[in-house]
Amino acid sequence: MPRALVTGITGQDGSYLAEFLLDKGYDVYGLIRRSSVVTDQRIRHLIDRVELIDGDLLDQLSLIKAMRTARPDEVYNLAAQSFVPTSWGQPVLTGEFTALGVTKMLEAVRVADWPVRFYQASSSEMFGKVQEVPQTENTPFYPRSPYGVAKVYGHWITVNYRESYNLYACSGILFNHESPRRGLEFAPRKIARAVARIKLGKQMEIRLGNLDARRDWGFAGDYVRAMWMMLQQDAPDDYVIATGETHSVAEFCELAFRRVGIDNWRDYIVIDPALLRPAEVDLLIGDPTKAREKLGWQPEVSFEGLVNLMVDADLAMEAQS
Ligand code: NAP
Ligand code: G4F
Repeated sequence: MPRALVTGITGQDGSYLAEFLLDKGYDVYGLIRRSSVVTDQRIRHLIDRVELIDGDLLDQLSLIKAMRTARPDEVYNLAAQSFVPTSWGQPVLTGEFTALGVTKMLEAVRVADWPVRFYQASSSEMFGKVQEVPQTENTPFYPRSPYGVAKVYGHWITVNYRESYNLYACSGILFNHESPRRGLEFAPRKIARAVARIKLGKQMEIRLGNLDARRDWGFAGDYVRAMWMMLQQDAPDDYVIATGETHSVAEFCELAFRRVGIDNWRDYIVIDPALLRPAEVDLLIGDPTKAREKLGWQPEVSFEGLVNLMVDADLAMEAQS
């Protein structure tokens, strides 16, 4: 059976990827960092089928030990400090996790004495103040947050290890992807949950920042399939993974409220200046042509389908609690 090591297995993408790999017949190992509270909610349904290994991106030796325990054929490096606003509050920590953590994981892969394929979770945040519309693998980066800057480092160190050491290392430049498992602080989940709670009379309003920002939003389940596809090719390469559509935060709100039968959605929104960012990424829209042509990858969930499935899931969850 093929073996995979997933860092960030307790996160949104880690949970979908673990499910996907188990279905493909992989032995799945997940890196998990010590916490005083339980962090395995997203993978609890898989807990008997995955092997969890203690380790932290900050601790080089723990990553080498994780590699020796799992002896993976494929490593998916998903762990990061992934929330953009936190990266202004904790820029050094974000750099340690999201930038240097990649080098630590790559070093652990480099010293392995068996062949390993490596996936790095790069981000459309690297395009930031976009230099081209739509964004492709060749669009120059112009990050707008300490998180985006850290991801640019992670991207280039992955390319560098591929070229320096002939590693099979791929960087997936993934645009925003969401699901009912998304962290509550990210805009789409915050909106979906608040709409569900408003519908059920549990909340009166949603406090949001910039409603005009536009993102290329897809479904996380579709995006983890692309990660795996990248590592099945003859040669390593970098790919943009996106839907090719862009929508504003306001459009997300409108569709989410419409799903529960509320048309006067603006009456429920309070703009909170504290939620505006020091530097915003105004527009993201990816061109997934290379992924479609070389990997045969296409998203299966539409924007409206995504909004509906997130609102429906939060309605069901909120109705029970
Ligand atoms: P997420 O839900 O925030 O998950 C992040 C994961 O990283 C969690 O499992 C977290 O563990 C782990 N982690 C954080 N710091 C760590 C450390 N020092 N050592 C070990 N593990 C650590 O993120 P996601 O949405 O699944 O995204 C996965 C990856 O894709 C991230 O690298 C993100 O930056 C990148 N990305 C995401 C998107 C998107 O739209 N979702 C788009 C492009 C790129 P805990 O559970 O212990 O916190
Ligand atoms: O949902 P967001 O916090 O996601 P953001 O900043 O685009 O980052 C996500 O996608 C990246 C890929 O492009 C990943 F690399 C990253 O790890 C993360 O997964 O914010 C989306 C937009 C922003 O323009 C923000 O200003 O929504 C706007 N927004 C408006 N009100 C808000 C809010 N964002 C949040 N989080 N909370 C608000 O109340």
